[in-house]
Amino acid sequence: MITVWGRASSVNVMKVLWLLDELAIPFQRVDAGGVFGRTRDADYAAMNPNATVPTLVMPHGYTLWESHAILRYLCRTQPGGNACYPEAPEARADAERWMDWTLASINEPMRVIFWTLVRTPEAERDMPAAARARDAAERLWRIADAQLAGRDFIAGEFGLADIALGGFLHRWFALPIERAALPRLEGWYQRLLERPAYRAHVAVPLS
Ligand SMILES: N[C@@H](CCC(=O)N[C@@H](CS)C(=O)NCC(=O)O)C(=O)O
Repeated sequence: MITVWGRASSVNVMKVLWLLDELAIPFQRVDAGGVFGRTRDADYAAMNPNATVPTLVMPHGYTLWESHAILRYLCRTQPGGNACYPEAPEARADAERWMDWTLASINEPMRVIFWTLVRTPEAERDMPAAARARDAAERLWRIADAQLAGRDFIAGEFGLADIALGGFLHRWFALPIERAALPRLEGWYQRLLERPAYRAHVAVPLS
């Protein structure tokens, strides 16, 4: 059976669990990272020298880290995966651009807001840094909101770009912060919430 190493509260682990569930692929998950530790043990380091989660282990022993590499690999190898990762060059590039944008642009400001407000004791919070990150994230979410004009999902059809961004989108709407009214972004979030696998693995209480 496919094994996913990583705590369920990790936004990067969530992406992998969501895709596997979306494709109805059986898997097991093993807690690692955060309070669970394990990622600095020698056996884990042999699979993933970054001491991060997720790490994917296939039944034939192949191991892979980097959440988006895992998403692409699963789509290429698992039944039904093409539906989430189209082969036509432009459609694929559209999906990949938003996947790269997730890691290169929205990841960092969302990480700062989330860690400040959810994982840092109140007395130790750097609220000015969180406010700057909120402003930066909102500027980026406006770009996503504009992209959603005339589209149900961020790259047109539902797929990996939505799965890459969906965890950050949930956090944006679930965090106790001010948010500009961005109706297309909200509509996209509501459409993702209609998907059982998103509700099961991603749109969960923040922790
Ligand atoms: N770019 C990597 C980032 C992996 C990463 O930083 N994961 C975080 C959790 S979201 C992590 O492992 N943090 C340390 C820990 O949980 O112990 C990916 O997309 O997989």
